[in-house]
Amino acid sequence: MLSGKVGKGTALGAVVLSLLTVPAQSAGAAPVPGGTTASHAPRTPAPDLDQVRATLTSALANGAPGAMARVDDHGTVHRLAEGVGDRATGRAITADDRFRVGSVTKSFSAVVLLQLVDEGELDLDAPVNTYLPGLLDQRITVRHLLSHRSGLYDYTNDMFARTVPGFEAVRNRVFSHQELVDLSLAKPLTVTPGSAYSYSNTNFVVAGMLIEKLTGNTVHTEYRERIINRLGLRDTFYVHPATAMPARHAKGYLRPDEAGAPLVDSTRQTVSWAQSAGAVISSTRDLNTFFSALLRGRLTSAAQLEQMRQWTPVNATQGYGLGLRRRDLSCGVSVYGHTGTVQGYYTTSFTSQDGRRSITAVANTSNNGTVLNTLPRALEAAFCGKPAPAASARSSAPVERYEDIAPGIARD
Ligand code: REY
Repeated sequence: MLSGKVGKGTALGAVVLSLLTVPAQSAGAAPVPGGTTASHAPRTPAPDLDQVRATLTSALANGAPGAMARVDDHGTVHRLAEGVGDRATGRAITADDRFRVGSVTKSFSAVVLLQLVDEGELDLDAPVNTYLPGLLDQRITVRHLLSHRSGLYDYTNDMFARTVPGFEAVRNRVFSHQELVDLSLAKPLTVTPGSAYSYSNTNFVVAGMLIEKLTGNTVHTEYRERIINRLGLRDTFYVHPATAMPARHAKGYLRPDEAGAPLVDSTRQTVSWAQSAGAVISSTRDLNTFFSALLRGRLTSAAQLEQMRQWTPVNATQGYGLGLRRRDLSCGVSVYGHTGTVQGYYTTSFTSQDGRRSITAVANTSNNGTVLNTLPRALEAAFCGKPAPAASARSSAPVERYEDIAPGIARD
């Protein structure tokens, strides 16, 4: 069986903790006055849009009905789309279609909490029980939640052990936060709190509980007031527990575990099993705007952005901050954002350190490991540009920064 989960697995659970701050690296180099493409810093390779498109067609070849991407590069927009957004009508997917972002929601929840830190309402290093008395193991701090170091068991492992029956069992269910936390607390901690990265949706369900406890409002209200309205995100919604998607959306198609079984239209669901860990609906434009604004310091103080960028190692080329992923690309550039999986949708959304170049790539299928592993190739294409020519052909060519940082690493 293919696992469609992002960032999970025993190998990741054993990563030894050491917090690192990665040196400043950027696809966009110095801030660009006026923000036009003409002002590109000289060492920034142009996005390889042919290769971004090849990533989308590869997703289709491996079973996705449709795939889309949007690159925002210093004010220039590139929209790419392949395949269909609705298999019943044959409607072509577009890069403006809304979709379920899955765990990209975690970045929204982290931003709300870091704003509350800025407002003096929350201490990252306080035990969660300070705010939610008696809820968790006393050792678990807010920072542990947001960096996936609490050790709280991920209840979705059991919920979706059988993909389609698991999904159908929760498609229309409405869970309270406490019910989801109780599913987790029925199992022992996976790691000692604070000791290692161990990805778990439970962490961001508790983040939602914190948001609601500290503000007295629903996470919906807080996303809207603090992020959606502030950035003018016209395609971003939190409709839990409603099941319908707002107009102009791509339908999502879940792949069953059984080989050859037809895709399941999974568009309509409450996503109550994820809520503040995964229930946001958005678009490529809005996610690019969101991560760009975040990295440019428009959503939190510089001090809290710095906290978000304290990295727990995930593997050799990835770190997890506070609700934020870092990926180190083959050309030596690091990019910042999040990935998301929800039934019928895979999302990859990242921006450069200066927030001037962003890409969101989406496929409208899930439980398909090949498609999942294909999408990150769009990051290489968007931020590293065209692969270096063969050594013999470039002997007289000037050496580009992206070639000499990692000359031996193949870019597939
Ligand atoms: C849950 C399983 C994915 C999805 C998940 N998503 O935890 C959160 C995230 C919000 O981290 C499902 N896979 C699929 C299975 C595997 O059911 N048996 O691929 O749609 O993004």
